[in-house]
Amino acid sequence: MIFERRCETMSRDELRRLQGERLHAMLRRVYEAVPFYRRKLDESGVTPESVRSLDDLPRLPFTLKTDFRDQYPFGMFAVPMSKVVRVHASSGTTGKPVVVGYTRNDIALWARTVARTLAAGGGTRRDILQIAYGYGLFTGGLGLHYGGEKLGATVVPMSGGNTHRQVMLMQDFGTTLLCCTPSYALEIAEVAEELHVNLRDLPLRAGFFGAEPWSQEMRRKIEERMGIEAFDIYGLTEVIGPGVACECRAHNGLHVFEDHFYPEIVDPVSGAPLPDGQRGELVLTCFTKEAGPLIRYRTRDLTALHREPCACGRTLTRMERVSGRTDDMLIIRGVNVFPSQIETALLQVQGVAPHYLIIVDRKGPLDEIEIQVEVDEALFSDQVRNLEMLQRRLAHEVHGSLGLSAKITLVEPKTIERTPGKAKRVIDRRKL
Ligand code: DLL
Repeated sequence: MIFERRCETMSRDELRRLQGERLHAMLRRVYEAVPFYRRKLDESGVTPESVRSLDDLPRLPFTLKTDFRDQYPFGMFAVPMSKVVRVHASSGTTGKPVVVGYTRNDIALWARTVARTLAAGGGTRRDILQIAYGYGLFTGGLGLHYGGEKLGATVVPMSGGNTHRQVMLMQDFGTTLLCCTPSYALEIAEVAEELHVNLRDLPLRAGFFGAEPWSQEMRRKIEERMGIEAFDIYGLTEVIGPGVACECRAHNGLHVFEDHFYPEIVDPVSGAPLPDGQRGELVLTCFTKEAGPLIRYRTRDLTALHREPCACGRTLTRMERVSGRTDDMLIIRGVNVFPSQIETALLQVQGVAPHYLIIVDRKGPLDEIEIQVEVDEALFSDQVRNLEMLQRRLAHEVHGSLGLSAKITLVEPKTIERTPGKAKRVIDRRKL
């Protein structure tokens, strides 16, 4: 189903006109209301009056994560606090969090873009939607919550964690749609198996997974174990939260809701715009949020854009699955690797569970990489000889696809830490 048919299937020409108008209106607004943006625009010699269409976008300055930090907490807001009805923040492993504000209209917009997301995966008001993203300052829980209600589904605001209870409610309530991080979906699947609950026998039919990178192989594992169709959903706090882009049933990339959030791809080093189809850093401009419009925000997420029509009828640009972030990239003995590439290599091999931890260290002048991989329950009790073979196959796979010699350590099932939120995949001891 297409939740907002008019917006999601508009002709490209009409859409471009609308985007140009919205860009102009947004610039006028922020120039008046946000001293930070006025300064940036003045410095780059751009007046809001001179920006009339999308063609002018590359002339505008970028906004960076550090700008949010410098304006902490409320300096990026474009409305008085009396109009802000909600704030969210990203956890941020170091320093101050990124804080964003929402007016009442922004919350309504957010609910609509998340409802679009759920509808794109076949969600309707007859669904029972279990939300196992965390509630709180994180945008996952409340974002899916309002979107689910907007769609008219029955929302079960379970939040993350308490996995036994998640499984019990899925059984008792007849949950049909699940929302959580892909790594937590696997944890739920494992716990269900321990409890001898076959998720494939339950009404559960689809899952909306995002907030962290995940590979195609991981998708297959989740779909198989849960007996569902898995949808990749993308978003970030700075822009609005979830509800920025989502897969439809064609599973041919993620449609970006570009009537509100306009995507560009730039070279991560030079910042120069890249053509469609080429991978680079995603930059998003947010036209319509009242409290938090954004000009050319450097997301650090790596993807590529495609604008050909999609079988689902949506005309919205599609972005490829996010393979990683510019700041996630590991350089190991000169080889550039993303954790998601390691995941893809590991999951080619039968007998491993999709739980792994990458540990990078430097002994003397050389980088060393160890990959701890959990072995499937069935294999772990197997003969040592088989385990050694598995270890060699994994090392071979990683070397074959990434050109990297890694030490593979097989670990017992369920020894790598599980979290209900975003999985931690890398420990880089070189920075310590
Ligand atoms: O993770 C918002 C969200 C919640 C998205 C629930 C989807 C579902 P942040 O905590 O600000 O917001 O983290 C945003 O997470 O820049 C990406 O690096 C990563 N990310 C989000 N979705 C995906 C995805 C939420 N589908 C950061 N695939 C983003 C890969 C993703 N990475």
